[in-house]
Amino acid sequence: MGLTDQEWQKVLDIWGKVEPDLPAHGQEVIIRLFQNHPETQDKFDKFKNLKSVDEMRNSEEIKKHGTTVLTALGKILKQKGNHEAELTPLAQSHANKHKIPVKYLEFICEIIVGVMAENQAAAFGPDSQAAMRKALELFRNDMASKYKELGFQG
Ligand code: ZNH
Repeated sequence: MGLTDQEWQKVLDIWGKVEPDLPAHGQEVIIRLFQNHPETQDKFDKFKNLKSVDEMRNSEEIKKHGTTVLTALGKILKQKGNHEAELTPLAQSHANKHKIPVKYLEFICEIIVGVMAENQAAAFGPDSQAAMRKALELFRNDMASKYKELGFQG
């Protein structure tokens, strides 16, 4: 379940390439999440009204939210698994307030890998992709355990 030092290195190397362009990546992730899994959009009071992809692309709020999500994820990845302090508040808000099932976390993680693969084709080879998937799986598993502790079925 854990990652080796080398795997974490790959995760942080590729994240370093994503970081300068976080808002563009974040925007794309959120739009694709809503496009591929429309039920996820209903979880957002503030985005429910956005109908077309064009409206989504023009929404500064979507870009802002995408940046918030990827910034938080980056902070978590940089803990290399020792992310208890970062994960606890996130699990609390996503279980108790936003009510986001683990399945939706799976959706977004897969989309994050997909968007990174498109935008960072040269740097994000099979080994990096495998390491990134492993890191995201660890994130999701730990979120799922926290959900359980909080009594959220997720
Ligand atoms: Zn989330 C919010 C992160 C996923 C939904 N988020 C949020 C925030 C953050 C995040 C940081 C802010 C703060 C709080 O807590 O509240 N997310 C995140 C991450 C992830 C996520 C990192 C993964 C990766 N989310 C998600 C999903 C969903 C969500 C998948 C659905 C589907 N979120 C959400 C909501 C909110 C949030 C609804 C609220 C928004 C507003 O502002 O209103």
